[in-house]
Amino acid sequence: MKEINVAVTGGAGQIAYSLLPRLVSGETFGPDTKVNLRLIEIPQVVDKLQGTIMELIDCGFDQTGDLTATSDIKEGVKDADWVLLVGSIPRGIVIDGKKIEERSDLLKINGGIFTDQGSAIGELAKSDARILVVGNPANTNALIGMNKANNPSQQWFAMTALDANRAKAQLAEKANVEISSVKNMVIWGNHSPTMYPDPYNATIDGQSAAEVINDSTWIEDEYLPLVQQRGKAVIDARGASSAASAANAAIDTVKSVMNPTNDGDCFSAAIVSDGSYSVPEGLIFGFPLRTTEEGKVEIIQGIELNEFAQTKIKVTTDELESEREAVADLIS
Ligand code: NAX
Repeated sequence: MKEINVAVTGGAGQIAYSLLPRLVSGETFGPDTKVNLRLIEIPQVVDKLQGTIMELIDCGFDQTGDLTATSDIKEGVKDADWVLLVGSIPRGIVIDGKKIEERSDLLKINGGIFTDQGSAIGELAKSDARILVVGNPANTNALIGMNKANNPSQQWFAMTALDANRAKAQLAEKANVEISSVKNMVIWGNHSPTMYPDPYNATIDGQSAAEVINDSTWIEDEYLPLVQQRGKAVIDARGASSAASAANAAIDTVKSVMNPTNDGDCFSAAIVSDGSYSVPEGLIFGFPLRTTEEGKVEIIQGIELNEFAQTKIKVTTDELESEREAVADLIS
């Protein structure tokens, strides 16, 4: 079997609990690849990972390689092929007696984490490592990590696949079709309520989803908030944030990056902007992506954006620019 090294931060968290078995089962990296998994946690909870490791062993997958736990990011990411940065400090946590509610505080606190993680990845992970940031605020955490890594042969992604899957589900339900008929779902911009899940370029059996649904009031007034606020709806109902669906989306992203994209389809993730679609260079921005036969991930060009789309994309671009300003001292 081939071997691959995969590092996961936030290994004791909720998303990781759903994610880890699927990383070492052969499902994500294929039946012929053994997965060495490095679980990374903060020192206070790193010991709990021994229980997770026992469970992974007890799953009994042939594809499970070495399983290790550490609180040392350098040890965790050394020679990693993939790094899944799931861990971050959640909104609402109390630090030094202060409840962290403001997005700007959250950006700064997580920024500190992602500077160290980025530096370690740039220095020690493989030169062709792929890094997927799940921990929020995902785009700007990825921006900080990528800048600190300063290793252009590695590729950074922030996860928007959960938003894409949510958007597809809403369109399929409205159009009363199987979810597999919905393709080409692009999440433009930030993984935040300003994201733009594009219903005009998404297709249902090859036709524009918005045209198939043919209800502009629903598309513009109901569908967008449904997708944008889905995470909150899950929290309200479940009393905890999305975990199984987030883990599933992380796996979808890894598979999308590692396998050629079918003609007429795309996948959603945020990557560094090269100025495509007039998005300011350097922002980590949700684009329509495809993986070529040679394994290169590229931004699909030439997608038409109507006035509605342009207005929405401006809002999410402005938000990402203001996030970049808020962490300017961490990326200079
Ligand atoms: P949990 O709070 O259950 O787990 C997070 C884990 O990360 C904790 O065990 C914590 O100890 C660990 N951690 C914190 N700082 C760390 C560090 N410096 N190094 C290593 N580990 C560290 O959260 P969970 O539900 O698993 O969610 C994880 C993150 O995903 C959150 O930031 C959440 O907001 C984000 N999400 C992102 C989504 C996306 O689509 N991009 C969707 C789902 C999710 O909300």
